[in-house]
Amino acid sequence: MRDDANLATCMEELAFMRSFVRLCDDGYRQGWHERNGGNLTYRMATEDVAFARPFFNETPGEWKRMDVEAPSMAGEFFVSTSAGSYMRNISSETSRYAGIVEINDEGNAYRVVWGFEDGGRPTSELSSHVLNHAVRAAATDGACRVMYHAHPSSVIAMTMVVELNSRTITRLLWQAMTESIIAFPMGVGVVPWMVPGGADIAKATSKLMRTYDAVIWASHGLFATGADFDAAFGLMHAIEKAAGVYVRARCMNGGSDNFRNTITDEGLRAIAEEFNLPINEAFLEETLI
Ligand code: 2HA
Ligand code: ZN
Repeated sequence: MRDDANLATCMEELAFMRSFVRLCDDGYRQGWHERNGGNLTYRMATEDVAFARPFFNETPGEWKRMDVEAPSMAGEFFVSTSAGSYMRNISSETSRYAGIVEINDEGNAYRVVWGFEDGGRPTSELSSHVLNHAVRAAATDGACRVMYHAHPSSVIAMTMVVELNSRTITRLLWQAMTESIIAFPMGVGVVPWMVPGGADIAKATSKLMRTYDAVIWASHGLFATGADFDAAFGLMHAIEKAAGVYVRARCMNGGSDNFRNTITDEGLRAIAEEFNLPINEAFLEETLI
């Protein structure tokens, strides 16, 4: 048994819960979570569930229908921020502003097994989170566990001025900063503006998640995923950093996107080769042989 599980006297002391809370704090400090903006879910590993079970409520909550179906997520347990919660409050009142839900055998309903005290419920974006988890788990052979949604300013600003398609935005981000193609070699998906919170945006996002591990919501924010909290946070951070560089460069350039220097496609290919990256070829210009 892991030490944290042996010694834990409450859910909040378990390693996965500490990492969950830390990401919420880190994201808040980055300025990505105004008000109740953003949400986070973690698909628990079997051993996490074993360590957490002693702290589950004696009686689980009622089954509640979701507006999407994700059969492959049947029986999974998710830690989730609560609907309406402020990221800045998750660390101080974790059992109130976060909780754990179990998904039923059909993958279309959940019940609360811990947390969400005082009548809370999981994130308003639960549909997107669960569908995205299903798609990313399938795309990564089960490795992906963290689904992180935030409202970083530069990404949002960028969607107000550039063409809203995955290839265009990915190329601008890749060209802005060397680290970009290393951090997201498959690129970033883009969903046009849609009403948040429901099944439609969840389906549009999860479709793109078959290819991308991060998806932008125009004039709203960004979803970043990963096998662990570092990976998801790091991806969010890298994309927002690149978008920030783009925004600044464009401001310095009098608003024009006719930049003097950007990383060329030849340069991008050379990075991919050097680091042996599974790059999205369709997002590079064809080479003339
Ligand atoms: O939690 O970010 O997209 C509030 C939101 C909804
Ligand atoms: Zn949001």
